[in-house]
Amino acid sequence: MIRLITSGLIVFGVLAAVAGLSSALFTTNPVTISGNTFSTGTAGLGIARDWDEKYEDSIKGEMFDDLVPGGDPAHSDFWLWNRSTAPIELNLQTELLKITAPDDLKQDLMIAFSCDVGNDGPGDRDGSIPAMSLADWEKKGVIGKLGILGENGPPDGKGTDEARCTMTANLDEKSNAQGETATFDAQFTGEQKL
Ligand SMILES: [Ca+2]
Ligand SMILES: [Ca+2]
Repeated sequence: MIRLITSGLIVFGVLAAVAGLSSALFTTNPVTISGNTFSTGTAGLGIARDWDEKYEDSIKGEMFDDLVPGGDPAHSDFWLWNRSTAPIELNLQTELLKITAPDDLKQDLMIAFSCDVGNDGPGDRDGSIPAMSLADWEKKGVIGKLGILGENGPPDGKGTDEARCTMTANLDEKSNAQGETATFDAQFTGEQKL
């Protein structure tokens, strides 16, 4: 039996503004997300921008305003922590919510995630989700394989209870999108590992 743990889930808003080569002017503000927390039990996830900051239910997103077709990807780092008081391990998964973008940008803006559990480099518990377009994220819903957090421990930036994660955004090299804006939230959940 799988027990879904959706407490302490997390949101992290991102704006990906796409710049043309010659001009870039964006007025959109970063999205702040809150109030999307569901609590179903004793377990939970915390999220923080860095491990020495306080883990929260949600953190403010970032805005990227310099993506160009085929250009350097943008990165956003954050940490996830198993703050469950029960001695359980969590399968990490994520879903992009509230996606807004013009159709062409939805097809062309690629989003990937990776998590290094323990902040110690590659290992059995680490996970990643390869780059997918916003359109595919929208279609697929919740996606797992982001890693496995060990039982709760102190939020000290060490141990399998914490993961250092990165979101990567890049614009397909064939994209014609210019001066468009995409927004979305990333919501992380932990599913009890049995
Ligand atoms: Ca690792
Ligand atoms: Ca720890």
